[in-house]
Amino acid sequence: MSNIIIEREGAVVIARLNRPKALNALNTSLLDELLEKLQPLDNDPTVGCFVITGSERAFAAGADIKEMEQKSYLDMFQEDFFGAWEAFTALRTPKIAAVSGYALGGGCELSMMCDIIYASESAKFAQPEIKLGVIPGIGGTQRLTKLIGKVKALDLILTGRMMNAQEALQAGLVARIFPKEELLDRTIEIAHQIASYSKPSLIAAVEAVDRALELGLREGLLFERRVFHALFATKDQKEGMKAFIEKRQPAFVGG
Ligand code: DAK
Repeated sequence: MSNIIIEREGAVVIARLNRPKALNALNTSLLDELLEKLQPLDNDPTVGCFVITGSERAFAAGADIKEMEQKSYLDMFQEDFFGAWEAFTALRTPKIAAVSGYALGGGCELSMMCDIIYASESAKFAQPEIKLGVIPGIGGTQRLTKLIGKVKALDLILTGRMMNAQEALQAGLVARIFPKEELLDRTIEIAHQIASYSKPSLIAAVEAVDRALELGLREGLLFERRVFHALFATKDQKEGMKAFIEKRQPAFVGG
């Protein structure tokens, strides 16, 4: 059985995690399959947005504890266990996480590797690794802290408690909440809107916003300005501005 089910709706690609018996726990073969399926689509100019989702019960209940349990330090180090998640974050097509149910440990971290998180009312986020004698390892101590601040991040990481969708919305982790039966449709609708824009400008927008978390203000502003300048090399900039002046919808070509 496939760990990842891919569906395509025009310019939107939906990747559904599919290990229902293990609540979509993330193991190496799931990660390999996710990358194998999304990487070729990332370079496809006709693909404008990825939606990553799970089931109603679980987005993902974390890294697969059964796969990790017996590993030694040397195994982890030599395999660079889970280092390949870097390749997921490096996908340049905008990624939206549509989260219902459990997003725990690596599942919460996977949602934060996406560019936007939408949640259903049933979503539950946690970094429960402390209960297993470890700490978050694929971004929980870093991305969560940058997104919701040190005090709240440590409240979650040191207790391992679950945070519901409303709290996640207030904390700034989640962008919007939808009823659970509408979550995927509403997310896909937004993904279509995003995918209708110029892909170079989408990539540039994500890269520039990501810099805000990494650079000082001066360097970030300079990066933003230079990328803004660079977009004047695209046909889409000419088309977007011309279409505005001519009071019509732009027809972007992705270049
Ligand atoms: N791994 C493996 N199996 C899991 C799992 C997980 N994370 N979560 C659930 N399952 C499996 C259960 O073992 C059970 O399998 P069977 O017993 O039926 O074979 C099945 O899914 C259904 O789970 P439950 O029977 O427990 O269902 P409940 O409704 O009672 O409870 C639950 C649902 C989500 C509250 C509970 O399953 C739970 O607490 N799950 C574990 C949550 C957790 O601790 N997640 C964090 C995992 S640690 C690394 C970077 C990062 C990481 C690792 C390495 N490196 C860079 C090296 C990340 C670490 C983590 O994410």
